[in-house]
Amino acid sequence: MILVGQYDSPYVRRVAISLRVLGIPYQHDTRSVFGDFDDMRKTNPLGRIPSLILDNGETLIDSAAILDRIDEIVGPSRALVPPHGAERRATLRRIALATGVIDKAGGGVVYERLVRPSQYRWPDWIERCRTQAAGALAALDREDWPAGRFAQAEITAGAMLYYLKINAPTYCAPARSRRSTSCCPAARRGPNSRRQASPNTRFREHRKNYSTVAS
Ligand SMILES: N[C@@H](CCC(=O)N[C@@H](CS)C(=O)NCC(=O)O)C(=O)O
Repeated sequence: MILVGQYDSPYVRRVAISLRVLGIPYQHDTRSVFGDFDDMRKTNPLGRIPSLILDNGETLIDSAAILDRIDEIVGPSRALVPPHGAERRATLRRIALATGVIDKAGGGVVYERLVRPSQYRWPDWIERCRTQAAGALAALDREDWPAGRFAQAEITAGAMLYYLKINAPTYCAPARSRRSTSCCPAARRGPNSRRQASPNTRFREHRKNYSTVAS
């Protein structure tokens, strides 16, 4: 199979990491979604990444649809999203929050800065997107992140955090006031912190696992 799209896209990244975690080999097509736009539209009429071209020639588009098919291929015992019940709902909620952050911080804020000419920018809209991204980050921080688990919610949250670190680091910067929180308060705690392991700490642990697999 061929994964289309560069790894600086968090959506491509979450697919790539999922394939690696599951031990599924793939080739990488590194055409650029902006630089090779016309060519890219031959693979995906939307001109977006990722796409996954299967060995039988079928092309899947959209990371959620791609990951759904990958889970189907490996079967329920290895699938990265639990098949049913509360665990599935919790996983889908975390994925929705993490992809929502990508869309709001990425499309809403980063694309506004990189793609739209400055005279056409709409500050109120950018501020709204920032508020939405920050709200979702805070919600993710409150989630429970069981130690040692590395499935789709963790992979997607990791891809989102990596994207923020590179493109919108202010979301992860130390908080300006004592009371306000950054996206990952636990990451600011020293290694000898005596505070009890919290969901935030587990989130940090998860980020460590993620870095190992993603590098
Ligand atoms: N819902 C899509 C979102 C994909 C997406 O936003 N891809 C970005 C790169 S990170 C893209 O192709 N942007 C170019 C564009 O939308 O014109 C997915 O999950 O695959």
